[in-house]
Amino acid sequence: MTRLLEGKTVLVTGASAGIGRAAAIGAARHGADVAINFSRDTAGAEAAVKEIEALGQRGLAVQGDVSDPETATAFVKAATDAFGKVDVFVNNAGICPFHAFLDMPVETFERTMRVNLHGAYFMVQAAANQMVNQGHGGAIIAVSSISALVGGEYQTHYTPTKAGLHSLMQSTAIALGRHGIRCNSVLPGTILTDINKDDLADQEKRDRMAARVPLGRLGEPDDLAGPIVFLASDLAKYVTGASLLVDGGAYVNLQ
Ligand code: NAD
Ligand code: RM4
Repeated sequence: MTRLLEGKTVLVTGASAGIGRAAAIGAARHGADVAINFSRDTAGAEAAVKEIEALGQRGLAVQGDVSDPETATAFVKAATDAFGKVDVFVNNAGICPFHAFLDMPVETFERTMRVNLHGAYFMVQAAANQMVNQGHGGAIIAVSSISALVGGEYQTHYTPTKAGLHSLMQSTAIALGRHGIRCNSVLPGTILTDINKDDLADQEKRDRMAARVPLGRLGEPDDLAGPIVFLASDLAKYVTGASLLVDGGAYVNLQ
């Protein structure tokens, strides 16, 4: 197998489980040293680091709540202290506490904004500053969503954050292009992880979501690893400001 990220240092937020963990392992499989941020799941973070090390790469787990801007600078500093540089930054951490619109609690709305969008902003800014100081470019990938493009009845607080991330990558692609830093997003469809475990416990909804997917199944976290590694790698050297749907075709399936 050609190793696409040989010698690179990759940072991933929210990577103790789910898509973030799959991206971290995918990067290690392609020859990268990987630093992960995690919020509470110490066991998951330690297991992810062990898996990275078992692939012959260096791994580091740094605890921190991304909604606090100081977490961003601390994460980038810890990774730089450990590995000497930051080549790739994957903004993945996110929450989606499904809730109806008309009685959305203020704190649920604000928390979702702070984690998914404010957190991403400060993380991307911290990683970008490190890359600019290094002077040899880099790649930033945001885990946005199909929900940047379509709505969700119980996601009125969440879909704007995913549209915001998509937009953030477009604007940072312009702001950082002169530094050789590429900024792109992946837009996953419905991927089976903890974030939607309760929502998809409703078998009727789960079947309906799966039936919309031309490839015939809901996604697995590993389905995101390849697209993220691709965007991080030099194979995508002229790709910036782009977004890649990774949804088994769900978005285009109108009729
Ligand atoms: P997940 O719940 O397994 O992963 C979310 C991760 O973010 C967890 O590791 C969690 O600990 C971390 N996290 C949450 N709040 C945090 C905080 N304040 N600080 C640091 N870390 C925090 O679910 P997932 O599906 O793997 O989600 C990862 C990303 O993918 C999210 O941004 C989500 O919006 C996005 N996404 C998921 C799907 C899907 O269907 N699963 C689809 C589109 C986009
Ligand atoms: C995604 C998409 C999925 C949902 C997750 C939580 O963006 O809307 O359907 O399960 O978020």
